[in-house]
Amino acid sequence: MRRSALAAVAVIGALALAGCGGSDSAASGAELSVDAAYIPQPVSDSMAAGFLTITNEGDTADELTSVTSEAGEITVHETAGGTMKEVDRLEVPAHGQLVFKSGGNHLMFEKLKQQPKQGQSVTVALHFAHSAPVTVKLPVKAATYQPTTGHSGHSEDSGH
Ligand SMILES: [Cu+2]
Repeated sequence: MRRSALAAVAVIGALALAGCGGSDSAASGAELSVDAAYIPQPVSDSMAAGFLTITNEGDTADELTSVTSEAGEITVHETAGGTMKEVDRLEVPAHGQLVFKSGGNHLMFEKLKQQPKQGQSVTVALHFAHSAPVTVKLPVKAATYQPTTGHSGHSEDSGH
């Protein structure tokens, strides 16, 4: 008796969590910033992958719903079990990060009007379910470039 009542409460709780998005009363609860954005110089002249990190310092989760650019068409891909697939949206958790990195989530550029070359940059607009769009410049790096993670100015002056 008691046990089944508890189970029912747990199910209701789970449903309430899954049905988020109705919490617009706390408007602009997400505080988004973007860093570590780059494009490894692509081999192809019409396709490329892009990477970046979206940080949410707010109390409310948001969702990346689309990415647009004048440079070409962009879809959002995630990699699961070695295969990539297109996704409609990706969550940016409250007090968390949505990370795009080599071997994981990535922006897929297709039908590029011209091949991105090292030293250039490609501007994209990130669109979210709740927050205003964020414009990001992705510098084109060497094909083998690996970003350094963590905060800048962290380990520079350790000789003191
Ligand atoms: Cu892909």
